[in-house]
Order: sequence, then structure tokens, then C-alpha cells
Amino acid sequence: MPFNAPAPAHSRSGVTPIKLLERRSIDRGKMQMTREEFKKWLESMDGDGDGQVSKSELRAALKGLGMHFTRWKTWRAMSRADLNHNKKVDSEQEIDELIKYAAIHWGILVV
Ligand SMILES: [Ca+2]
Repeated sequence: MPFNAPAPAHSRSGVTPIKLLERRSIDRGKMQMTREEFKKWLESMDGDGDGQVSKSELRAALKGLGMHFTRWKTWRAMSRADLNHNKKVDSEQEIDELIKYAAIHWGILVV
């Protein structure tokens, strides 16, 4: 079980950690996941399947976590993580920046 929270009864029935993450409210406290799970979460944002996460895809993912003010939060995160300024999170280095940002500002702790 990758999360600190007690395992829900249905967790052994093929429900992925990503699905569990989406179901939890961001306001309940820190979420914890591995780097692999974070990358899977990023991939799940990638609506058009181009291997990169755009601003609008990131915003949709934050909305999916139940966050508010997602336009602002997305803008802030992209301005930190998008090192080459192409308006997408598209490299390991940029993912690292997003992971650092997520830990501080979104309560998502990547271990
Ligand atoms: Ca970029």
C-alpha cells in the first residue's frame, strides 16, 4: 500500500493507486506517492497522448483532485516547472521541478 492512509476495503480489487488518489480530497492532508506513481499521474493527465503535460491538462488534473483556483495554481506550477518555457512539462528535469512544487504547494509528497 503506497499511501499512509489505512487501506480501504476495496483496495485489493484492482483499484489502482491513481484511482485512489483521485478519490481523495486534497484538503484532507498530505498525499504520498512514489515517483513512479507521480509520473503515472502525470501520464494520466496527458489527454492527447503526446507524452507531455500541457497547462490545460495539468489544470484538469488538479480539478480532478478537488482543488480550487486551478487556473492560478496551474500558472504558478508551470512558471516553476517549465524550464524551457514551451508551456509543457516535457522532461525528467521538469518533472523533478513539478514534484518539488507539488510537495510544497499541493501537499503531494513524492517519496
Ligand atoms: Ca517544458
